[in-house]
Amino acid sequence: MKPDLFQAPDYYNLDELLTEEHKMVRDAAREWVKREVSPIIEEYAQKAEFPKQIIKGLADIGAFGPYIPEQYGGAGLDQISYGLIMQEIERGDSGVRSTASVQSSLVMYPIWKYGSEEQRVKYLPKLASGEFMGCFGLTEPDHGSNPGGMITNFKDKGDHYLLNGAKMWISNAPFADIAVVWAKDESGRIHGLIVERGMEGFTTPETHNKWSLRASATGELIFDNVKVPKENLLPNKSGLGAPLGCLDSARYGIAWGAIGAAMDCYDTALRYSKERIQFDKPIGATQLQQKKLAEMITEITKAQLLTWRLGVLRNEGKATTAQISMAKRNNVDMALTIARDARQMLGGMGITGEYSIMRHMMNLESVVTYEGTHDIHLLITGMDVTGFAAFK
Ligand code: TGC
Ligand code: FAD
Repeated sequence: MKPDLFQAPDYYNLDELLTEEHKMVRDAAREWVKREVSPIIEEYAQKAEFPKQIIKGLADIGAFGPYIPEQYGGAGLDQISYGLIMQEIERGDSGVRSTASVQSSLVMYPIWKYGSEEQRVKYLPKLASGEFMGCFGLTEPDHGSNPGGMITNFKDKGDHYLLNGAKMWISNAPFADIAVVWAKDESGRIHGLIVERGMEGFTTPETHNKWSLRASATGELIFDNVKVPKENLLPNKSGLGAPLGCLDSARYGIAWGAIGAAMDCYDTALRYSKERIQFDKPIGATQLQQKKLAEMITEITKAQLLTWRLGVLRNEGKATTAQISMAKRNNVDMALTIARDARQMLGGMGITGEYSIMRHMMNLESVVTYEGTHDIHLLITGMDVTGFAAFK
């Protein structure tokens, strides 16, 4: 793979909207990605393996629980710093950002927000340091966009719960030490349970043959009469709103992350357009290629503004689910379009692992589907502006 020469586009001087702390956090993550992710990620994606050796580095740059209070091992940062870390990691690879998103927003967040103090103290510091890795089990084979229909369930057996069911498409599952699993009680109410690797009847088979997110490990969670201690139930929130609340946090991080992937594709295509000579001139001197680049930088700049504003609203505790949906949907679609155009700008070279673009493009096909599909987010916006839910 080519050396990482990334230079971040900032067409509207948005750095002026960031604090010194934001820039410091972002620059540390950027430098770490250049040093530890870029040189190895193509090889790991090609062999469809998550590079476990980067876990410690992810923890060191604050990627595990950036906004979790320091008393629980988190970095105690604000929402814009969290977003900037996700942007930089996804600039390297969406699969690596997935691992960080799941750990932070889908495992640490529910334990922090819905867990008991004992659960926070027991799990959060180990998750922040990467000593424990976690996964989040919501999606089932027959319930993806409609998680409320889930059939995974648990029964009260007096001194423990008995958990049965299966989850599918679970990031980090093959190596996770713990899983935050969403299941229905006997009355049909959804609760979160912390299931630990090693509990009898709990297995995590890996999902193979993915053409996307190849450097991220994906698997199933199978529960065959798993005895879960009662103290592992998250006591402070139940109902579908509990897992959906975690998704708000993860989707927000993805909105930033997608900008990172888009910036990398744009920057690569811009550099290539100045170097690649056809018909005796750089392809960047042709109107058709300039149109692509001009549209890319316009869309990246719009996404940067949208997402920065969303970060301010998140910091003020005012961002709505629908506002987050709009940013996740817009930015991932923007990044996918840019990846496809950038891929074409590199001609045949664009399909090789010499450049990051094709990997970003394939990764983004998962990002546009997980955490709520492109169409589901459109329906969330539609519901918000009309008051009518068109899902059912
Ligand atoms: P609906 O009736 O609208 O809502 C049920 C209850 O939940 C409340 N609620 C929320 N609460 C907190 N935060 C949110 N974001 C919330 N959204 C809804 C709602 O108020 C209601 O509460 P109550 O008290 O009235 O019961 O639910 P619905 O069944 O009609 O479904 C709505 C829909 C389709 C929008 C939702 O289910 C949805 O978002 N579907 C998409 C599923 C999804 O995103 N799955 C993601 C799985 S995790 C994943 O993909 C990880 S990938 C990670 C990685 O690798 O990065
Ligand atoms: P479906 O829900 O079957 O949707 C199929 C199509 O129908 C989509 O285009 C959808 O938009 C459309 N559709 C569905 N309902 C409607 C409707 N009402 N109106 C119009 N169109 C509709 N899940 C987890 O719980 N944890 C994870 O860690 C996790 N990681 C993932 C990692 C990867 C690589 C992938 C690919 C997925 C992951 N997921 C995870 C699952 C992901 O969240 C689901 O794939 C996603 O929510 C969509 O569900 P589905 O695949 O079952 O598609």
